[in-house]
Amino acid sequence: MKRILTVQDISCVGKCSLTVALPIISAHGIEAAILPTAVLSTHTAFNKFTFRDLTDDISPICKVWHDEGIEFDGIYTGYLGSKQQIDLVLDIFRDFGEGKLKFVDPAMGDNGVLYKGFDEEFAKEMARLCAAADIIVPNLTEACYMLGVPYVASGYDEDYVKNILVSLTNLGCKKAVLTGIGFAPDQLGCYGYDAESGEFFFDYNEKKPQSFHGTGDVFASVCFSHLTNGKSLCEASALAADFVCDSIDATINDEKPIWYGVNFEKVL
Ligand code: PXL
Repeated sequence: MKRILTVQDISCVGKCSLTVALPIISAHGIEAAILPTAVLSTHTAFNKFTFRDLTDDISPICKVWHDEGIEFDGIYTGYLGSKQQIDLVLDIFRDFGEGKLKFVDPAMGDNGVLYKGFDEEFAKEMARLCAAADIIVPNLTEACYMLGVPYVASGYDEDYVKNILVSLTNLGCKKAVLTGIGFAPDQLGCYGYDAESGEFFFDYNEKKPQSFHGTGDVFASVCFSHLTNGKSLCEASALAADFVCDSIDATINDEKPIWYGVNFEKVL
């Protein structure tokens, strides 16, 4: 059985990061080992939240794993709580990631703005982590902040998206998938690029009337699970996008506000 490591926070309530990644990875028949980067009461889109930074625990935990001879078949990182954690994850890539799939979701913003607590400097640090990854899955906001280029909300063309993808892989990673891409008002999908083969792909669905918090984490968890199980990036991205759409359909009539995340549990 495959065992992977996922590094991201625990937001106790709000269906994102580890509370999403753990069940999704497990449901794909993969053992999910976790390294929590922080414990929050709720994710940072709630009005109030507590934040327990776990940076100091990361190296001692990794030392035990190293001493115990523990290995992983892949590493997937999501929301990271501090710049220091980026250096620690780079150490984890070096110590546990050689020859293994290193997958980075640079979760730090959406809709043209960074989440609370992040700044442009953090985005530049995240670009260093993306450089060391095999595959990255930013949304357009995260990509623009990492590259230091203006964010364009809509009305862009394929050349704009392709240029961003090429610039992302020029950071150092082999493949990149941009999520939340659409060339028409009713279109939303993901645009991918493999710098080794030079191939692009675009997969889209009909855009849902509402967008929900945490869908990036759902996408990344499903995509990484399928990749671990041997699917190509193009197949894994399309399956992940379909899963997100089905999760939104399972949520849309809920009373809960959008920052409570999507009902992915109904789709698993
Ligand atoms: O869904 C991304 C995410 C993960 N973790 C925390 C967040 C967010 C987005 O706001 O606040 C703590």
